[in-house]
Amino acid sequence: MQRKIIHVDMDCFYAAVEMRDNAELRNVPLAVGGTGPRSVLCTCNYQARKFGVRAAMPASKAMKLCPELVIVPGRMQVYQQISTKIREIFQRYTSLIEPLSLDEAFLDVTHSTQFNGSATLIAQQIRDDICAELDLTASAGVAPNKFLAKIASDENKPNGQCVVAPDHVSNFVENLPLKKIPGIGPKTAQKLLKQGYISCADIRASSVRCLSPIVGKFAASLYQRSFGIDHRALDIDRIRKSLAIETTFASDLSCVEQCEKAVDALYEKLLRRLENHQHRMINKQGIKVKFNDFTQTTVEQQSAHCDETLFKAQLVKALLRSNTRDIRLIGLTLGFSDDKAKDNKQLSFAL
Ligand code: DCP
Ligand code: MG
Repeated sequence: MQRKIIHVDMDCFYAAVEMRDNAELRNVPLAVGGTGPRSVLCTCNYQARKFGVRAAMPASKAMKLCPELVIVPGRMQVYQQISTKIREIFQRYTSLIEPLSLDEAFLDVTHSTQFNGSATLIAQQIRDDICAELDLTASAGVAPNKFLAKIASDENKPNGQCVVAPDHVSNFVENLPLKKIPGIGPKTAQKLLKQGYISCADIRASSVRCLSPIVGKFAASLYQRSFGIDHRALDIDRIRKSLAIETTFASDLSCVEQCEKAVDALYEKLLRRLENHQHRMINKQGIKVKFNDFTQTTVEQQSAHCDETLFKAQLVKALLRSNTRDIRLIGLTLGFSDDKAKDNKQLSFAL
């Protein structure tokens, strides 16, 4: 089955966050990084890029290229928090997500149902959500595989998207400069150029045997890429295995009824969060109770649903361990089974 992959990449991520949070930085060439004589830049905004300033460039060189460049230190924690929020937005549309870095991820939306399964419209909506909720812009590439989606997301940057429809793959790839292919760095591109390989069309006309002496083990993949082929599935091992929600009470709870009410409220919240994970298979549910001496206990069991009665029963079990201690926190958890298994099942149904 033809995959539908979206690659989302935030525009000048760290710099965009600094511009968002400080109006004074919005209309100046800006970089994020160290200012010391030996420090390098993490990234810079598009205004600074006009001067030739780039990520990983020494600050001293950047200042020569652009004397009015403003360099601010990074705030990793803030970027991390935003990255989490971006991933929450992704999860509204699919749970098959492969994050590549804080600002970049592959999404497999082959089985997504929103917008009648249109990956183009899903990508647009994701970018709209990011803009509306986080006041930041993202670019996206939409394609039948990972490598094309990744290249496509760069095509209309910043704040743009590019769709490579299945019947345009061959055209799109034909004139692609080789340095655009992930895995081909400047040195390899140079080596290939020396042997007369400029674009994918030149690779197509060659063979794995001829390419091996130049690019080694990458030859077979490169040959495939030159035809627009990439069979790699998303690496989703790192995806969320559970959904958890918890509350620390303003003042500790002392009776079962209060705790039951708290579970009611948490359960409602959990259901709302679960709407974004409809395609996941629940295989476990559990409760966590923290007592006022900060020790905690959990009750967990297999379950194929998000079942309120079961949470209540688990609560009673957990409270039996309280020894008259008051309750400081209650949390509810759902476990999901491995998506790879689910995906394979769906595929075998489709066959
Ligand atoms: N980054 C870094 N050091 C680098 C490259 C990047 O610290 N050598 C950080 C800063 C970037 C973030 O990672 O903001 C994302 O990297 P990208 O390569 O996606 O670059 P940007 O998002 O900054 O710019 P673009 O608009 O080209 O995606
Ligand atoms: Mg980026």
